Amino acid sequence: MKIFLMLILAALFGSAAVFSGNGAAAPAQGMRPESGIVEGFYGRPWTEGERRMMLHFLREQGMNLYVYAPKDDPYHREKWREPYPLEEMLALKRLAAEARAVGVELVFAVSPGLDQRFSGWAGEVDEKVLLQKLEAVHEMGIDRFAIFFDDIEHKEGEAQALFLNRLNKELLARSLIEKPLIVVPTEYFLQDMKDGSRTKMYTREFAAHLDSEIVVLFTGESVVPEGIRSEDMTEAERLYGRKLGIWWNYPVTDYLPGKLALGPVQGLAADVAERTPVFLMNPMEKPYLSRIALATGAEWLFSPSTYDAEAAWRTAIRKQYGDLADEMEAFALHSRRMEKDWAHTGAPDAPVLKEQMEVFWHKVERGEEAAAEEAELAREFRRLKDAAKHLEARLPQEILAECLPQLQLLAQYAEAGEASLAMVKARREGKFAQEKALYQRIEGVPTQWQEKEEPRLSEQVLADFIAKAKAWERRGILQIEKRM
Ligand code: LOG
Repeated sequence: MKIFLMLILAALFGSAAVFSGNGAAAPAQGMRPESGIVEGFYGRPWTEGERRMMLHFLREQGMNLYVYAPKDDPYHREKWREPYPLEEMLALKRLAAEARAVGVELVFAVSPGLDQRFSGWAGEVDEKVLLQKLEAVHEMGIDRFAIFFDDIEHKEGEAQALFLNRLNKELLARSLIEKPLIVVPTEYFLQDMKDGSRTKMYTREFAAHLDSEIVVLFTGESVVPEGIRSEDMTEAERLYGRKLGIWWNYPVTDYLPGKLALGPVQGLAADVAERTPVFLMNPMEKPYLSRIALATGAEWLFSPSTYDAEAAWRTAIRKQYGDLADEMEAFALHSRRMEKDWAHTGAPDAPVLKEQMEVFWHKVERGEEAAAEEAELAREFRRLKDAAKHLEARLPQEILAECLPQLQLLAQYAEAGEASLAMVKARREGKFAQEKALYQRIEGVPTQWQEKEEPRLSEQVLADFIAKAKAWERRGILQIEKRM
C-alpha cells in the first residue's frame, strides 16, 4: 500500500515538475507564456509609486513580468554608460524588493545602441562598462536583464549578436542571471525585416549569429500594427530562426500623446498566445488609465481562443471603475483608436454612434426630415455631457490627472453637438439669427490638430460631427450670400 502511494506521489510530482520550468523556451502545453509590461515608451518615466501600483496590478491580472526600459531615463539609454546616482539606485532596490514580494519578475533593460562601439579597444571598454552597470544593478536585487537595440541608426547585426552572446555567457557564468537575456533587435517588425534593400542583411546576420537561447522580441508586421496573424508569427520566426517574444505597442501613445488609448487589446490571433514565450505590452505614459487595455491583454492571453475584445473591455471597466463604470465606458468608447501615418491600431471609436450620425447627415443634406435621428443624437450628447461632468467630479485624483483635458473635450464636443442639432433645426425653421449664434458656439471647437500633444478624442465620430456641422453651415451661408 505504501509503495503504491509513493508511486502515485512520484507520478504526480514528476509530471508537475515537467510543467514548472519557467525558462525562456516556448511554453509547453498547459503552460502560459511569461507576460506583463515593458515600460518602454518615450516620455516621462513612471514614478516609484506608479511602478509599485503596476507591480500589484500585474499580479492581480495573473501576469508576472515587468521590464524596466523607459526610453527617457537617461541612464537606460542616452547616458547608458553612467552608473545610476545613489538615490535612483536605492529606488531600484526598493522596486526589486517589492517585485519579489509581489511575485512579479523585474527585468532591467539597457539600450546602449545610440553610441555603443563593437570593435577594438573601444568595443572592449564599452562591454566592460556595461557589465559593470549590470553588476551594480544586480546588487540591488535584480537578476534578469534585457538589451534593446531598437530605434538606432547603426545596424550592425553580426557585431550586436556576438556582443549579446558574450554578455549572456558572462552574466550566466557569474550567476548574475539565471535566465538568458531578452533582446530587441534593430529590425523588430516584419516590414523592416523583409525589406529587399540592404537592411535585410541585418536580420540575416543577427539571426545567424545569435545564440538560440537568447529571447528576441518583435512587434508584428509594423511598429504599431492592427494585430498579429499566425502567418506574421511564422514568417518572423523563420527570419529569426527561433520562437519570438512579443512587444505589443498598445496602449502606448507616445507617438500621439494627446489621445488616450482606452480600448481593448485586439487583433492577436489565438495561436500567437500559444507560440510566444513572452508577451509584453507597452503602456501609456499614464499608468492608471493604461490598466483598461492591460487587463484585456491578460484576458486574451489566458483564454485566447474564446477572447472577445469588446466583452473583455467592458468587464475591465466594470472591475476597475465600479459605480463609475457606465460613465467611464461612455468616455472610453470615444478614445480607443490610434491613427497616425505609420500607426493604425485599436478598436474603433464609438462605431454605432458614427453610423447614426451618418444617417442623420445624409438626411439633412438631402433636406429630408430627420426628427428621430435628431432626438437620438440629442439624447446621446446629453448622456456624454453628463458622463464627462460626473467623471470630472468623481474620478479619483490620480486618474483625473491623467485625463482631464480629454474629459473636458468630451464635454465640449457633447455641447457643440447639441448646438449643431439646434443650428440645423433653426435653419429649417427660418430662424437665421439663432442659426448664426449657434454657429458661433461651434466655430472654435477644435476638429483639427497641429501638435501631437493636443488633446483629442473621437476624431472620426464626435469631432467629425462638429466638423460636418461647421462645413454644412458655411456652405449654407455661401448659398445665401449668392442669392443676395
Ligand atoms: C519603440 C518604443 C515606442 C514605440 C511606439 C519598439 C520596439 N520601440 O518605433 O519605445 O514606445 O515605438 O512609439 C518604438 O516598439 N519604435
